[in-house]
Amino acid sequence: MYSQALNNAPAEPAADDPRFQARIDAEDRIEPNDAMPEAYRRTLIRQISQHAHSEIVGMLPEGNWITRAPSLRRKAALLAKVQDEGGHGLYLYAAAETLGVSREELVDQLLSGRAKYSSIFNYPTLSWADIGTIGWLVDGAAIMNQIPLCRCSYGPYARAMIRVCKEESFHQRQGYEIMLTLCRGTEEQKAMAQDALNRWWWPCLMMFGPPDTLSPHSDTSMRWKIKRFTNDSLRQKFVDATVPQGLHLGLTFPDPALRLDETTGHWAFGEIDWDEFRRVLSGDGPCNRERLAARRKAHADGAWVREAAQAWAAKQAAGREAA
Ligand code: FAQ
Repeated sequence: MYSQALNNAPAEPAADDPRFQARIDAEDRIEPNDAMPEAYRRTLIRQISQHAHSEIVGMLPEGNWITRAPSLRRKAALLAKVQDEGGHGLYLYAAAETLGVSREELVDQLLSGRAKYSSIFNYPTLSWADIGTIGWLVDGAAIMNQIPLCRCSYGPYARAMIRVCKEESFHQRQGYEIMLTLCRGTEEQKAMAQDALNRWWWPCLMMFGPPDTLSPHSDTSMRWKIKRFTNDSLRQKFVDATVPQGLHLGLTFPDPALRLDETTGHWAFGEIDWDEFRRVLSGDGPCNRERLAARRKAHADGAWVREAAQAWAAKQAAGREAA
């Protein structure tokens, strides 16, 4: 719908147009009707739509626990969180649409397996502690990556990120509070929390993307101020912020190489298994097939809602024309 509101776009600058780069360097916001290089537009559509898909697919691992939450309070909070993630997906699809691509096309890319979504959502949620861990670590990693996106050079994406980040911070706290409760509970509960941390830690580090040396898009996205920090620098910030939180819980991290480097003040960590990352991206993670099957079913089950909404909109438009 937003794409229809675009005016006739002005002549498109080349990818290396110095005037476009000067606007970026001056921290000017690029808006939907502004001239922009085709590669800038394509990069944004790719990143924003993958981000939107991640939010929508990201509802599934936690949605799995709504009926099994241990109390009414936990159920209400989890239900609200999962709904928030759905809302984030919708803001992001709307932001992508301002770049002239339709929502149908983007959803089709996801359902046909052509579009990526975050690797993290291809892992299973085996216990209630996984819900605490997702809030603490997955939302924690998402915030670390997304706070800088509030300053992204493309206006609609940056503005969507402001509200998303506020909600993600709340999610992170509810997750940490679940972990605190478990870690102050029985030995069995603490063991459940430790097991969840053991399984989620390394996949969370992979959320930040490939190492800088193997990231094909980082240089250009940094130059265009779509990304403000590289994958490795955000990963390091996340580790530095998160390790003290885990130690406060009385948990240990599944990484024998983890140690505080007194000279740099950073937590050094071990080698990430990039083969596992590549396997998950290629569709062969623990839950890839299940996640796509769930999204395809949800889309098919919702067909009547889309048809009814379109019929209603057509009726309204016909009424307006007749008046
Ligand atoms: N998983 O050159 P780069 C959330 C792909 S939201 C899958 O480094 P870029 C909220 C990448 O797309 C989580 N694919 O690429 C929540 C590219 O593929 P392509 C999602 C990945 O774009 C919480 C290729 O590898 N957040 O968690 C991953 O410069 C709880 C080369 O990589 C965002 O999307 C990965 N982990 O940097 C929801 C944030 N990493 O297109 C529910 C916005 C990389 O060439 C519950 N996105 N790839 O085929 C970004 O900041 C960036 O796109 C990066 C990747 C940092 C993810």
